[in-house]
Amino acid sequence: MNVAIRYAAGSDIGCSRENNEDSGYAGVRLIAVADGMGGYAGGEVASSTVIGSLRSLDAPGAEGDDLVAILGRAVAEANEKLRAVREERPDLSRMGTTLTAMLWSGQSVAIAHIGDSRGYLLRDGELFQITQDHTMDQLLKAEAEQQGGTADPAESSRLSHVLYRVLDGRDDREPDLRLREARLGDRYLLCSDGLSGPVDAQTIYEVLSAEPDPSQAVARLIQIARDNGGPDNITGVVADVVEAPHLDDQGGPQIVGAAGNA
Ligand SMILES: [Mn+2]
Repeated sequence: MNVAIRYAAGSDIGCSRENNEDSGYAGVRLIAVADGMGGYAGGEVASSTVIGSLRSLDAPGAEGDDLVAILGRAVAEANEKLRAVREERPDLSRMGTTLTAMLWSGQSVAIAHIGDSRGYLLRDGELFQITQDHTMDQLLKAEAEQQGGTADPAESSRLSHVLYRVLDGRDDREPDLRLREARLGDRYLLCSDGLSGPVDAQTIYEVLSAEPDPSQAVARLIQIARDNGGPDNITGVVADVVEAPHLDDQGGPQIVGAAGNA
């Protein structure tokens, strides 16, 4: 069957930040969210550099090849670009970014993930989180579970925003990489923690289930994040797996946040 994705991206500065360091991308073959960090202009530069670098994947030609390898190489190249920027701009030495990206070829989709942005899948009326946060509290939890115990809740809460892996132009910044099989009717959401923090999973589930139009779903989720305080930049990308012949022209890729302003 010939499938395609119907996509929408949105990004909002939120209610208390002075700039938007998130970047998002949605196109026919690629969707991605990057949440930049690092003070001054660092976060904007980091997230938009990575999204700008990955964009070249949103072009014909990946079909039939090893999607995971293609996406993995593209993430490594994006990390090299960050290295080059850092060498030129010592004032941005603390910059880094999360990245959650999906590369599509028919019903095959590769996913790359580093940091604490998230991927969700709505399938058959159920919401699944398809990425694991690279935060210290998740490491503690995994360690405690291995030893048959549970992590200290106070310690976990203190470490829930501390990332142990991001893209920052240094060595060994390996993303989690895997291949998934997309199904007709699947709906994917990629988002920054400014969305998944203030909007709980139940609400994400309800909005994704109730709102058929991807751009309306993104707008609604961003509005709820703002209504719940919007302490951080808020970015979301929704992609629906549909039958290709039923898809209108979507008017080209959507680039939002810092990468959209660049
Ligand atoms: Mn954030």
